[in-house]
Amino acid sequence: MIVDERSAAFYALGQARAGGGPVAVVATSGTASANWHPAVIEASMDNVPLILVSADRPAELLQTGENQTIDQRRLFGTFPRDFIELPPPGDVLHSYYVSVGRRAADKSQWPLMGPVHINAAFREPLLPADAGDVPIWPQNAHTIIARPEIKPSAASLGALAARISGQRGVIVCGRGSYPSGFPRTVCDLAAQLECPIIADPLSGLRWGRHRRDRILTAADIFMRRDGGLPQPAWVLQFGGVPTSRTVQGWLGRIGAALLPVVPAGDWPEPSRSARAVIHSDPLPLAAALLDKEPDPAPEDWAADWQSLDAAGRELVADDRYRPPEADLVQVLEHSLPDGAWLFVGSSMPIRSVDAFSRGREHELWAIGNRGASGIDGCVSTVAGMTSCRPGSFGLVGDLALCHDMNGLLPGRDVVGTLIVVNNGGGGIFGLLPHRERPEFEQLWRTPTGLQPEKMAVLFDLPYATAAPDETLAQLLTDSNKKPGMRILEVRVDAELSWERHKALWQAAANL
Ligand SMILES: Cc1ncc(C[n+]2csc(CCOP(=O)(O)OP(=O)(O)O)c2C)c(N)n1
Repeated sequence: MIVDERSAAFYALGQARAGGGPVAVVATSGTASANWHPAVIEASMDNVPLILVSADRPAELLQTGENQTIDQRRLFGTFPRDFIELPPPGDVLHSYYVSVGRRAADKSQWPLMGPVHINAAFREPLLPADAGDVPIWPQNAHTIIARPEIKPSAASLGALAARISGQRGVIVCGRGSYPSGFPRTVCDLAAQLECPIIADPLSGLRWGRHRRDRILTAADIFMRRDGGLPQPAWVLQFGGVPTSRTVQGWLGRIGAALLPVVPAGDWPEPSRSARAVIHSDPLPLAAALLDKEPDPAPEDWAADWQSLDAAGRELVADDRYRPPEADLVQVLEHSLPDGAWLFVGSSMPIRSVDAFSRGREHELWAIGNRGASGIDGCVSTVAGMTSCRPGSFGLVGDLALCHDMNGLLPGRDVVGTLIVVNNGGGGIFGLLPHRERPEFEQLWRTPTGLQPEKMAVLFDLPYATAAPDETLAQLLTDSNKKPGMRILEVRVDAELSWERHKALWQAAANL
């Protein structure tokens, strides 16, 4: 039971992200279910299976001025994968309920995962029926989903292998819920092709026991160089659009060499430069290309990229160019336990993890709400994720915390840690030209002045604050022992952050 329906839907989203299967949410009629809308959009944009069951009034009460009665048909527009209307109990056969349940489970997972809306009408007295009147859910009611693998035909696979074999190429892995074998296979493919992999923090490639020697983590930095970059003959892009705007800008300049791999849905390619997409699931494509044993790129190709990446990393290691967020990300990367789950919020948190995390052998499962990149449901998503994966962590900005403070309510029942980066409002805008505008503080940075410590008191949650150093490392190591999402506030000086980012980007331009 979560009283704020907006929070409940994001909680379910967090559960579905962490658990992998569809999660059902139920709410009463009227504006209650309208509060699900932002989570429904996120689930739709990022293919997360949710089943949203809204209670409604029967047809005879619609458009009559009846209390708490609105038009709920297709309430979420084009975002759900399916919309199902359920007449009041008694008006339809019991077997219809069962078939609707199966259909909803199926449609939330195939052909493209996402939300399904069931609008269920009820007549008064709106009380549970007697046990005898309730349809018995059959034991074998669950849907067995045989999801076919999408892979290219032998002919198109042969043509693709011939196109990339022996050529200078780059693999880009954007965010995605890839199957478990993907990181190892794509890294083996990169080794075979002797090409670099630009790995988004939400790709799952940066952390884990697969070979990571081809993975570049400083692309957001070195790609800012004025001197240009080595020109690839092909770029295979798996998953969603990369977080880094710098990487996105580079992809936009690649032109016809860009080959996005997408099983179904939208083209993940805002630059509009790709001429076609490869319709395939990522793992079978990577495995099939590996099987073809394509020739490696000419000598020095991979080494050139590795040196650029090393140069980017060295800049960040230099105190003159090191933003405070880099210290924070490094502490997290070194302190979170093996196999930890980490939700990363928009906008500075995900950008900082992208720019400053370097990877590690221990597993770290990073997720984020990057389908629509809202800051509205981050805390609830963390609570939901943590209910599935006890001992999880969230990393969010202070505005994201304020926006979704109600997420702290279900946070009382989970064992997890919420790291709040408090830079006094929307820190991201302080790194943009907007900072020069006279209305910057009021309309862009929008500081709230709210104190996370007082929120912790209100919601009866444990709280601590630390600088991004050994104290924070110790707090993280000691975290997640007792129920109640612990708030760890890390204060970041927004002006220092801006000065260091500016110096870093200038130094990167001169690389
Ligand atoms: C619901 C919603 N409202 C507004 C925005 C626009 N927006 C993007 S980033 C951002 C600032 C986020 O501030 P904070 O959570 O403190 O993180 P920071 O970037 O400062 O680290 C805003 C308002 C959004 N993404 N989602």
